[in-house]
Amino acid sequence: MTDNNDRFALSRRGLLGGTAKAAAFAGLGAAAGLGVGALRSGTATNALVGEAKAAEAGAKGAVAPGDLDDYYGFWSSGQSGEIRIFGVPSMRELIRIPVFNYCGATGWGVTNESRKILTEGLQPETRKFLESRGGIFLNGDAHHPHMSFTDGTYDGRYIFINDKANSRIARIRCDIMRTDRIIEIPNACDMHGMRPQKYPRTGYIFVNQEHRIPMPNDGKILDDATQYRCVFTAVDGDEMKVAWQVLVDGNLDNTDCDYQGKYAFSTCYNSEEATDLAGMSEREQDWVVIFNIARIEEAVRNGDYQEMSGVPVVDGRNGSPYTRYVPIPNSPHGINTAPDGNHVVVNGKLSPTVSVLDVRRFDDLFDDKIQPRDVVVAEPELGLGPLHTAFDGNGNAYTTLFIDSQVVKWNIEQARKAFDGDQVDPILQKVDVAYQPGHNSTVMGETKEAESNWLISLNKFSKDRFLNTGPLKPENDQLFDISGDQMTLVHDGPTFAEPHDCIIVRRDIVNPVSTYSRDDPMWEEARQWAEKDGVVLEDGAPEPIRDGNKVRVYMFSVAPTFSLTEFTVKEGDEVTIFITNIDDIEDLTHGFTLTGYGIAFEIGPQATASVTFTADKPGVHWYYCQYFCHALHMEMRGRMLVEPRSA
Ligand code: CUK
Ligand code: CUA
Repeated sequence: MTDNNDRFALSRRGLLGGTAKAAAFAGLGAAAGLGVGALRSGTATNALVGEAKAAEAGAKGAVAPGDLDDYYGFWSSGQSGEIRIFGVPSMRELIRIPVFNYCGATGWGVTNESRKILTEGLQPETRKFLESRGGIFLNGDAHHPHMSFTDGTYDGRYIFINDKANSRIARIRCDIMRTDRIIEIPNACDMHGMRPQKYPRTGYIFVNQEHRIPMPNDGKILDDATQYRCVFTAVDGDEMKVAWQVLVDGNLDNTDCDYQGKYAFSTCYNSEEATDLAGMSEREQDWVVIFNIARIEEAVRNGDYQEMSGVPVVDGRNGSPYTRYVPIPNSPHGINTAPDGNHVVVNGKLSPTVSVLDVRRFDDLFDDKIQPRDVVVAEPELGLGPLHTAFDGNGNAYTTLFIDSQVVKWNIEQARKAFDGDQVDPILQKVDVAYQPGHNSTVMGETKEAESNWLISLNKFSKDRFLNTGPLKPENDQLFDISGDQMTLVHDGPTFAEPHDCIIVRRDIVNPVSTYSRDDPMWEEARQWAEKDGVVLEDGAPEPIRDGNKVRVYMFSVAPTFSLTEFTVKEGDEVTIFITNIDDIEDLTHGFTLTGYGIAFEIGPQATASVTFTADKPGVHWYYCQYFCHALHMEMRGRMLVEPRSA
């Protein structure tokens, strides 16, 4: 504790010294609640400006009741562990997709189908760890949602997202908007930055380990930080299996890749490889690490790797042929490839600059014809705390300034000219946001089909923008109209803890179904059990099927009834209930809630869902449908009779 206080005091003294780095540092401290007074006074006037602009903008961005939005927004939810779908520009939250979290509304984490997805991709030691803890993690920290790509743009197949808390990657099927695979990344921890390969297709999912740990992390090495390791991972997005890993220096933060299919690149801070705050921010420069995909694949083919947990780990530390380390000031955070396919913007975080790299110089860099810093073609100074950058379709970039509570619009070509010595100012406009923005996002802005109409700024603090909700306030997502010369605020949208990032996708790309297909692989195990028991899932079975102390109950649902309104089991039986919703009408979801047993889940139209539990409470237990489905919905119920074990 004393240690931490000393460290903070250090940075305070640094602030008095007046360096940009120290100022940035103190600002970050303030955001963490260590200097709220300064934060408040710094942003009070910003709020007023924002409100005036909103009033000016009038109804722009409004979508009338019954009208549909032009775009789907896929929002991460940070520590809530799910994905949320928004309509853009209305900013209406449409639905939530459970991913890493437990969800009482859908039964994610309760049904056999979801538990299979939540457990099958875990490492064996993690599965063992969870045995006495209910078998699954109940939380996740989901930061970066990205859609799968084909030929440089979204293809509507999948959304991928990371879990920083429990080191996982998930894949969501866009046809049914449900997670279908989750894997835990071995040899690493705390997966943070994540991006799908853009070209020729996804392909790989690139993902960064953030915190350094011993490898293997089995307790043999504890406090000797010189032996901690960090890896960059490429996951095969079709198989959802780790393809290869690359050992790096420093610790990785965010990642992106090119439009040519040749390079991925990650911001890398803590080049000091320290374990404390003062140590981690000591140097004035950290890095962007560039990964040469073809060379790494070749190394794997030629056996130039060490195998760990069944994964080839290539040594890509500074000086290796597989990577290049480009010095970047200071503790860079976000990294974003522009839709022009040539420029990569690296956001300085503790430096007021962003560094622009030109991917057309990377071949020469790997052939040692140029020096690492020669790939930097612009480095405009934008303001304090640049975290992330989004792009429109006109060559402009929009960078969030966390400490200044602003979004700055600037032009990439102008920044290059200024870097070459021309007297031009690349900054086109700064607009105040409320408050402290992290990621921002434009429509299709991370694809080659970027549009120039909407910008969303995901702000970490809402403070006074909404009715007071007690000590925990919502975050604030602000929507800007960027179709004209000036960015104009049109909407504040409160969100619950805590969207880090979002993507905005043209609606013609996203075409989910309204009813499940009966041959969906999601309930393959149910299908196999039914076959073994000689039952057709859609027909159910008139009686529970007993198999020792295991009992399988098959029923179907059709509004407003379950095919079984009563069944009997014995105390101590292991009961599996399979329910098939044979209604095939759009929006006709049924539910199954078993009272007193902590069991509730949805069954979508034409879906099968199942649950397994031990009937260890004798007595009468009602089950009922909890999705309001019919005028006689309240009557849609039945009784499970549990006979007590004979004394
Ligand atoms: S990170 Cu949260 S604001 Cu996880 Cu992309 Cu930058
Ligand atoms: Cu079925 Cu309510």
